[in-house]
Amino acid sequence: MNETHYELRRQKLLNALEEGVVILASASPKTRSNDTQYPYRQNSDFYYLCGFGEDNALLILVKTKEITKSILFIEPYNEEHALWNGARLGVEKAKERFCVDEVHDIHEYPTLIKDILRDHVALYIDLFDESSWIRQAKKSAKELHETRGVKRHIRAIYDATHLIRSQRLIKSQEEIAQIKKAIELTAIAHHEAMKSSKAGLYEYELQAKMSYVFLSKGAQAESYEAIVAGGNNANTLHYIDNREVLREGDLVLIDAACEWELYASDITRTFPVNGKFSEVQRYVYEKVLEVQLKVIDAIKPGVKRDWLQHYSEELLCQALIDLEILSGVRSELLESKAHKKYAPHGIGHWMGLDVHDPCPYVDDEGESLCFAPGMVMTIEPGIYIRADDATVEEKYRGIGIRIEDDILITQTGCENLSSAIAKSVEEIEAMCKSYVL
Ligand SMILES: [Mn+2]
Repeated sequence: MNETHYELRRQKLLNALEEGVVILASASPKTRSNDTQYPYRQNSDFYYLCGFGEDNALLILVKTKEITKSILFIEPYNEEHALWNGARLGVEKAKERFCVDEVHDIHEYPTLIKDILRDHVALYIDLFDESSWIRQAKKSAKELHETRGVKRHIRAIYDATHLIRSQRLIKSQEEIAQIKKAIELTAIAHHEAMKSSKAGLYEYELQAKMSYVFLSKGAQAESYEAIVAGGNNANTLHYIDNREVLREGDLVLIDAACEWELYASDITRTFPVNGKFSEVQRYVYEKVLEVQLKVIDAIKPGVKRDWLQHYSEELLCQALIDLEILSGVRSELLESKAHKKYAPHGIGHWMGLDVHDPCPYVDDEGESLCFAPGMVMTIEPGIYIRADDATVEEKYRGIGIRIEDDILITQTGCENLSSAIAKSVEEIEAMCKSYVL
């Protein structure tokens, strides 16, 4: 992403404020075990506004009636750190690279923050950030408050994340390009899994095939823990054990995808372990697919997200009636939420820098947001019938199906960004068949 993009985003955020100081911290490294750590993942809001990837960094934006200013605080270059963990960019290089007004050594923050806050009345932070940086800012604000002769001091602390995440809702062309790149690799990985699948393999073997694609194609991370769920395991929504053997005659549900430059993809496909749908599996699969296609078809600017959720529930409920899994009057079944037993989760979520992008779903009045060009949402209907559900015909038991694509809202409707991934029964069976020994 070009430097000017970050500059424009910061400007847009500052335009939304009358005046004040915004402080955002980088993500903290997380310990995995003793002195080893999880791979570092930058905080999405922080990254969105400056594109800086290191930890121990702060971005501060300042707005007065006269000026706006952006300041980065970062770790200086350190030989010891360079030896053990890799070279940090350092203050001088960061000044050249980033279009911010000032770059400082993070160790100067405790002394400089008081001057930065002086004469300001509003502070914008992530209200749930309990880092020492934010504590320091509050401490300095308090000291200013108690200093004689200081007339203006911080009178209110606001949530900065809501403003940033409202901005993140609409993706730029450059962001969409990153998402498309992530989906491109995810498509290869899903096809690889379809081609490799056979009875007797373990779930983790398909996962490994996909991880190999992600790593070997240069993806920095997977967007989330992969779900590779054979047979009845698909009925555990967040099944990530992936330790069981794939059985002849079962379906396998794979919800796995990679990130590109921190932008997520999120894709689910369900296909037969042996490459051929049974009659019953095909029947249920095509019901779920029909729901998914109808929901995608209904997406266009102006449509409310709540309405889409309700519409998808109507369709899923009808599918369950058609399958004779539910019986009764549809409106009554919907009213009593009977369909939720077999279709418990929502139709989809925003996707972007976070796989579940924390952008708002409602406006300031609490009304559901309308779709607008540039939004990206997953559409992922599913029907899940547990193996031990004696209330359902035996032939259906143990079947769990979800189909998930990533949808971009456009000026006139929407674009399925993951339409290249095999999805119809015919496409999937053809892909599975292309297995080479
Ligand atoms: Mn999803």
